[in-house]
Amino acid sequence: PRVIFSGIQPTGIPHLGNLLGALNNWVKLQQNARADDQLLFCIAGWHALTLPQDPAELSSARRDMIAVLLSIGLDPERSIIFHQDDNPHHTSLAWIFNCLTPMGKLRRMTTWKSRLVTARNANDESEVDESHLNVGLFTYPVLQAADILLYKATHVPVGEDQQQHLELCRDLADAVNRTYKSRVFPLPQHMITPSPRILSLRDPTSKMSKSAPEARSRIRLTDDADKIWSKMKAAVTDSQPIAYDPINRPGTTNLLTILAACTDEDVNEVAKRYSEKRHSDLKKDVAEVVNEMMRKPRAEFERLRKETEYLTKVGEVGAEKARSISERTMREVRRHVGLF
Ligand code: AQP
Repeated sequence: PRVIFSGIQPTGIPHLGNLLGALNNWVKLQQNARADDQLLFCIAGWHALTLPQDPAELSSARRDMIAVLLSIGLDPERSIIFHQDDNPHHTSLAWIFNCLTPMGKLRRMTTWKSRLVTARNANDESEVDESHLNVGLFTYPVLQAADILLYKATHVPVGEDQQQHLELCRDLADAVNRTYKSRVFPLPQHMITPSPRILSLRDPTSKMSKSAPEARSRIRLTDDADKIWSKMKAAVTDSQPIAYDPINRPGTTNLLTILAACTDEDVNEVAKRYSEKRHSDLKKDVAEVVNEMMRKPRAEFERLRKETEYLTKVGEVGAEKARSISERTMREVRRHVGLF
């Protein structure tokens, strides 16, 4: 049987990128799962702390995220939905993995390298100053490996940007299995789900992100039709005829990608259909399909987020189930390393 694991950070209300790139796929996975598949969806609070967070905002985003996962259609009876930080086994296993991971390997992670770019020494471009970056950010992929292997996950639906992290996870699983001459962990596979990367509406050279400073750069699950339209109107495009060209025309291409993803069409077909139309027509249609896609989950989210007792209960039950699985893994790992 397959064990499918994925996660999201509680760093704000999910945006269109999170929905089209990850969350909608989770729901499809749940719908198409075989009877003996086990599904786990984790809200990664420990990971969120790697960037500065306002405590009150983190706490409410953390609570809201359970409501989001339920409102898009995840079923707590079918899938284990839980807060990572409700299960201390995540950090316990991450510590053991930290002690097995060479620094050099983490330095090669592209996510770390991109952090370093922002930490370049202002006076000397060639000298990278990592002294202000926290250690949590450095070992972020190790904690992610612990998240996955704690449940002996076999399948991990993640975006392309996470492939290198999954490779590290497989290496760690393999290292443990070899060192202790026992098949403790499976080597988890990347699950290829067609998931587009959605770009910022204001700066289409970077991805849409929960924590980017400009609010108009993203469409959030809570945005109503008017807000979606006003953000769409302000989306950066160009004045050439509409065409699909990710390299030279990322803004226009992003809108075509969004439209195709929402309507489940081939993006080249969509591009052909709009080749004679104006950008304002495209924007209007994108706003409409996005609003249509979000209408139900948005209403469900607004209803559910007030049901605080129910949400707490769902989190507790999920954490209980998660801990009962990870307890067995931790006992096994501790026996192997000698901590018993
Ligand atoms: N722009 C995007 N397009 C497609 N997929 C995306 N994901 C994130 N942004 C896009 C996918 O959403 C899942 C959950 O992401 P996460 O919360 O764990 O962290 P992230 O990737 O760092 O997402 P954000 O929105 O940019 O959050 P912040 O701003 O807090 O860092 C992942 O599967 C991710 O690939």
